[in-house]
Amino acid sequence: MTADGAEARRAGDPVDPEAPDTLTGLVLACFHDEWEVALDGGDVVRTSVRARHFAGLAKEEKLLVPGDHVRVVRGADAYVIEEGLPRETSLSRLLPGTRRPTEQVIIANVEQLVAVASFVRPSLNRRLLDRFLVIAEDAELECVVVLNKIDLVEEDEWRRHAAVYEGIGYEVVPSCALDGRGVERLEEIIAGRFSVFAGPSGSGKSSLLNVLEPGLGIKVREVSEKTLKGKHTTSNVTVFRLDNGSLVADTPGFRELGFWRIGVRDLGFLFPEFREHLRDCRYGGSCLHSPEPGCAVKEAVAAGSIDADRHDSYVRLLEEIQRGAGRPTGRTVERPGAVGVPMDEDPDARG
Ligand SMILES: Nc1nc2c(ncn2[C@@H]2O[C@H](COP(=O)(O)OP(=O)(O)OP(=O)(O)O)[C@@H](O)[C@H]2O)c(=O)[nH]1
Ligand SMILES: [Mg+2]
Ligand SMILES: [Zn+2]
Repeated sequence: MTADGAEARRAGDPVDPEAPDTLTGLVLACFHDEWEVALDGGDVVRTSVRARHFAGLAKEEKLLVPGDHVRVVRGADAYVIEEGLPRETSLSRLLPGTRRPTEQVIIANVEQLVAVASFVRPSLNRRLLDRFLVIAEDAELECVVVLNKIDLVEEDEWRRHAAVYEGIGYEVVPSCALDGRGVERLEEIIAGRFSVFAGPSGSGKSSLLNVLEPGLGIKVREVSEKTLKGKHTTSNVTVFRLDNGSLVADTPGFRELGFWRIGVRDLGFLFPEFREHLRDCRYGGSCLHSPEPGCAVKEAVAAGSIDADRHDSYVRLLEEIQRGAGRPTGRTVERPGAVGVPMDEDPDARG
């Protein structure tokens, strides 16, 4: 198996006899027991991992993910990863389907989340968009909102949603992968940086990347006529280095995106428009800005300076964290827990 579009970009395999013995590189994609690594010299090689790398490490520490920097040695006839280097950032979710809550790092070292949403096919899911933004805020990433498929919706409609996120301070890029609207701005936003494209299956993440760099040739597929949802065409997180030097990661439309170690008291801070009100709240640090009357956040919602739908997302995410109480400890509270919600069965999904 090869990463989507990786075929054309792989070079230098088998081993280049001129290469120095120890190199550093960037993990582009991970397969069952192979890692695709872009060596700093530019070649892209398939590697294995030295068994010694695993010795004495906790299970989570053993995992190398796309975006990880690694030290690679050139063996007699293969490249081997000696060790993973420390991460600057990690975008994580709760690993689905395990009994013991476990972190899954989706991608390492990205600077920016490009959250891609569409209006129809699949329909706009503001709850899910807000969930992505919260996770990225928690990872201290820059966030950009891409509202794709504007060709399929009235202008009033997309402008209404764009205004909400612009009001918060996020840049919003209305786009259409078919006619190229928004792509020029997107290219500026990702220039010279490492960004991850994330959002529901079928929203157009891979399509937009293909327009940004036609040579990528990432596989895309029409959404299902029956369900109007995406078909989970992209199945692996893959990093691409664009001709202009930007790094971008394409991701699958994750079916579940549970919080990893986000506690009830963290959540308000991860909604940037809440922050200025948090100090004014008469309940101080004990307020959860949900049922309490006289809460400064709720007053801002009533006054229209915080979008009611965003507050609704907050309340639902808060309840989700609370339902997970008794699960493992988070950062700032005793038992915040973390639970996953199947994305395709998200009861909050707007039809
Ligand atoms: N009308 C319209 N269709 C689009 C647009 N962008 C993408 N599409 C179509 O939407 C479908 C899904 O696009 P993909 O790029 O595969 O979506 P994805 O987000 O990568 O989906 P996964 O890989 O499954 O997560 C394809 O049929 C695209 O041609 C757009 O701006 N307008
Ligand atoms: Mg895709
Ligand atoms: Zn409050």
